Amino acid sequence: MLSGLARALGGQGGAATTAAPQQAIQFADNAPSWEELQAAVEAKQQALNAMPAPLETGPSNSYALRRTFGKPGEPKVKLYRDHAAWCPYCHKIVLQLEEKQIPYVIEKINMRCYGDKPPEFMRKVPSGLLPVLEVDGQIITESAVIQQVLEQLQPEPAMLPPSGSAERQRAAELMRLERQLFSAWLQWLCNGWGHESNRDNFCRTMDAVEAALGEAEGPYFLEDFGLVDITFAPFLERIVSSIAYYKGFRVRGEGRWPNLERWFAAMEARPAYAGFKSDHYTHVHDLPPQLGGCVSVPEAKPFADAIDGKDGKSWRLPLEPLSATSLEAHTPGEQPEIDRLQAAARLVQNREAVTKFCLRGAPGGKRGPRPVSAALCDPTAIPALEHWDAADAALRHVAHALLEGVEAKQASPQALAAAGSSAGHEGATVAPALAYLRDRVCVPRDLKLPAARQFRAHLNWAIDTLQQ
Ligand SMILES: N[C@@H](CCC(=O)N[C@@H](CS)C(=O)NCC(=O)O)C(=O)O
Repeated sequence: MLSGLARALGGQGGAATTAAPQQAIQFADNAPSWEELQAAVEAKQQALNAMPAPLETGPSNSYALRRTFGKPGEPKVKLYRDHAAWCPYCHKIVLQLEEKQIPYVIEKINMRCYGDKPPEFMRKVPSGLLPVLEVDGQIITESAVIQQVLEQLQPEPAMLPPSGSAERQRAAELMRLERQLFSAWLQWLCNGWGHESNRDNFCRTMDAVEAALGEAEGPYFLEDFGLVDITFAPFLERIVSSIAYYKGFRVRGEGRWPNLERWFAAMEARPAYAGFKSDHYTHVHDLPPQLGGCVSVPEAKPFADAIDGKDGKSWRLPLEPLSATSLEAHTPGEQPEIDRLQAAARLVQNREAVTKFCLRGAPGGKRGPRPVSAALCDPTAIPALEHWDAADAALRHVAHALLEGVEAKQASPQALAAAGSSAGHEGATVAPALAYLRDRVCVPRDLKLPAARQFRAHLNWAIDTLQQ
């Protein structure tokens, strides 16, 4: 498996802040070994009945490269989707494949904003645009066309009402409304002019979406869940994140559009949507390189600080639980011990790649020879490998803290100690490397949101402890 927090966390660039420690602090290499940590992960998975589900047949997840849903035979469908799981059009197709349980294999391709595309892919798809579907050697592009092809390939469960029905006509109208919302959103998000009129136009379009949702009996756009919901989902998710961050305006959590709240709650209860749901931080930093920039207003600053973890609490322990009304609305709830375990398991599993990755942020780490425009990614950045042992020791402390909880860890003989406690590794080297990693954790590429929150907060705990 492509080691998630690694190739995935490909990054360098400007988004992130790096901590600047005041002095060189020594810390002791007294955390458990990776082998001990691996054994602790397995024991805890057993004890909490939280064994990882199989990627190929278990719940929807962004790590699998092949999904069979337990059906026999070789999948006929291949999906080329973007590596970082940022592309909203790929998101639509993944949701449809997962909802219909069509077996498929996945090839992850870079977006231009963070890397090159393989020549074989460019030969097949000269435009380079994602998503792309390959069925029996035939290449299909354009997400709306791919949606239709998938409906024909496997009609059940149907994601559209029958052709010629009034419901089908309604579906077509709703698809047009989705494009209208898309335009109103971008007009506000990406422009410095006309803030108020663009906001009013966006709100009017959202009112139309709210009214459309009110016409169906259930929570979805039509009586049954289907392609209309799938088509709205990637954009509504990105709207909620970006409009809070750049415009200081909350779409969710304030009761302004209750049908929309109900729709999100119903979507989040669906395993396919939940498996690919992103978070505010990822979206607000993945959109600008795709869109060519987003424009902030001053009143958005408190929202931006909370989303970037710069408000002194959103990325710090103890974490406030997420709910349907938090800024980062999250309806399934969290299970902190299991969330921490998931973050620890992934760190332990991908330890080599994560260590190498975070050393891009250590003194001596360099931008790649061909810098990219996506702040969260830079597959060509050069790590400062000379600090390997220090980063390895610090990451073992972080994994140990995730497994034990910081109170128990700090009460143990394997506490992470600060300030000249022993002649060990330099905290001054490691703190910026941990900060670099913290600022490039993407959801769902690397971890699901509850585990990502724990990971970011435990990295901050280690940074703070090293700098005390
Ligand atoms: N109309 C196309 C739009 C696809 C599209 O714009 N894809 C973007 C990613 S969101 C892309 O592949 N851009 C090239 C790149 O960034 O490498 C569709 O619906 O499939």
